[in-house]
Amino acid sequence: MESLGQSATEDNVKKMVGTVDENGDSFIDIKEFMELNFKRVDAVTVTDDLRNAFLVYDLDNNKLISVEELQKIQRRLGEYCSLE
Ligand SMILES: [Ca+2]
Ligand SMILES: [Ca+2]
Repeated sequence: MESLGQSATEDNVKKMVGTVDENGDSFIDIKEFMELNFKRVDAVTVTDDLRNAFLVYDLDNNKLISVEELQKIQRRLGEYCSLE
């Protein structure tokens, strides 16, 4: 589980959550998630794709994405794409 890049990733993820976490609960809900992905798109235009993407991140299905969940996904994505 431990790796050299882990703390850097954690910092980035926390920063990312802090940026989009409008209500300050340290979780990303679907509305905040949409703003993260589609800053210029209205909430009305949320697509099934985006809902599905949210479900991928929300590992315990509590309708909130935690820093930990985001980290796990980022790490998983990192296996396919070394950039970002
Ligand atoms: Ca929030
Ligand atoms: Ca969750």
